[in-house]
Amino acid sequence: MNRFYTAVFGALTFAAMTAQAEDCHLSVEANDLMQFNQKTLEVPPSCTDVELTLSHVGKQPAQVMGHNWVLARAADLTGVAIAGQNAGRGHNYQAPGDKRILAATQIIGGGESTKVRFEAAALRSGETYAFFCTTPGHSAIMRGNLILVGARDTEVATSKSAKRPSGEKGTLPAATVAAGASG
Ligand SMILES: [Cu+2]
Repeated sequence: MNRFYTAVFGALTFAAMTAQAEDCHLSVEANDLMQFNQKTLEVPPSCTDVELTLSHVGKQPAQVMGHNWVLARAADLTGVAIAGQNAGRGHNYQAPGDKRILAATQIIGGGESTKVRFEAAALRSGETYAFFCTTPGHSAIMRGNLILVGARDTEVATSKSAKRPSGEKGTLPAATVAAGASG
């Protein structure tokens, strides 16, 4: 009897846990023409974890046309790519310990695929994230945006100049009302 309840309770607990942790799956293809097949990836706010699959649908080996998938804030794209280039292929063109990298896969060649999992909680709405390939020279073309959608009205946090539209001031010619003639 006890064993039965334990089993039921265990099953319910497991169900609750799986319901809470909603996995969201994204997939991106890379090819021999140095391209990703996606320009924008959207992560719904209900996601707890995101699992991204990178598939290289080309034929070239990794030494010739290797690709990876790296996620960072859009503002960090260039810095992460340069640091990765300096780190070299042995590090998958990712600088070891680079905290700007939010998620990343290894380098793969044609016909291969790889996955990476990351916490969606690390993403903030209103922030634009970039995904890109850090193989030298690739990020100029192989890049796209990843955003958290629908959490709330996206208010762009980094609007440099909140200028008001400086239109002409509507100074209407003062309506000249002829002073009434006195009676
Ligand atoms: Cu690439």
